[in-house]
Amino acid sequence: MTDAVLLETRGAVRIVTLNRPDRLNALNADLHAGLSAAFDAIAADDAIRAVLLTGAGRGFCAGADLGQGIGASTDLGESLDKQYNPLVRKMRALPKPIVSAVNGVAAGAGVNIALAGDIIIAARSASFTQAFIRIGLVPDAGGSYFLPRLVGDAKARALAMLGETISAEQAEALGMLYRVYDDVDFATEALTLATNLAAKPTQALAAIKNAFNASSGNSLDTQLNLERDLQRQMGRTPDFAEGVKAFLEKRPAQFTGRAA
Ligand code: T3D
Repeated sequence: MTDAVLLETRGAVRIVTLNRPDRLNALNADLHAGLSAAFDAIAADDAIRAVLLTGAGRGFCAGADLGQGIGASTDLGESLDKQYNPLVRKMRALPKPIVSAVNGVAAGAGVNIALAGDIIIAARSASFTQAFIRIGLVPDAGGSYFLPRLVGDAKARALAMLGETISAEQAEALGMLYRVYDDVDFATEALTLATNLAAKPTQALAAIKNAFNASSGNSLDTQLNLERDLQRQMGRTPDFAEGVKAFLEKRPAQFTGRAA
């Protein structure tokens, strides 16, 4: 593990910080390896019930590191196969919520990795650009999947084809984000949000991820069946029993996140 990714645990929250601030946290091999290991460790650790993904310095992530010899002789498909696609799949499959806290500029794959999280928030000074077109590439890291689903086809095509930079407030208005916070409050609000998620019924959060991940490819019938199956599983969790008991006893529920 290198220091390209910083890990910190606060209660049941694992804070994962992209840490190449002098390159605006552009993604190189070390950073990819650090993220991959971080998400594997989070998946295996029952004590971690939510993730906060953010960047060190003034950037969230400037996408692929363009300063490391990347060029016409590089097989970009291979790096997607080996690095970006496994990362996006890991984030989407993680049975725990990920808060993408976009603290500053996000460009290229840096935007789309944020969008692979579950709840995306941004500091008011953050900005977003599907920068790929500026260098003759197409959106990757799930951008051509997430973006049209979040903002609609018309806006997504324009963002991808024009490569313009939009502000956090514009991104929120387009539906790319859940919420924008003032810079001064951002770190605190992001941790509060992740801490709130970490106290919720983790199995149900994982099931929500599962349902929403499947939703865009499913018919209504298939989705109704998936909801039935997931609800059946949730009905057997200790957190469901606790939630109902706490409701009837008129007290706050104490969820453990355990499967059984
Ligand atoms: O195989 C594969 O990996 C394919 C995958 C591709 C996925 C992609 O993400 S492609 C898109 C790659 N990203 C970009 O094209 C964005 C490039 N960066 C920018 O356009 C700008 O830096 C930003 C809009 C992000 C921010 O602009 P600004 O003015 O706020 O900052 P800056 O001065 O441009 O950047 C600050 C430093 O970070 C600067 O270094 P210096 O001059 O201080 O030594 C700059 O070179 C460096 N930096 C920024 N982005 C990258 C980077 N260094 C390497 N790679 C970067 N992507």
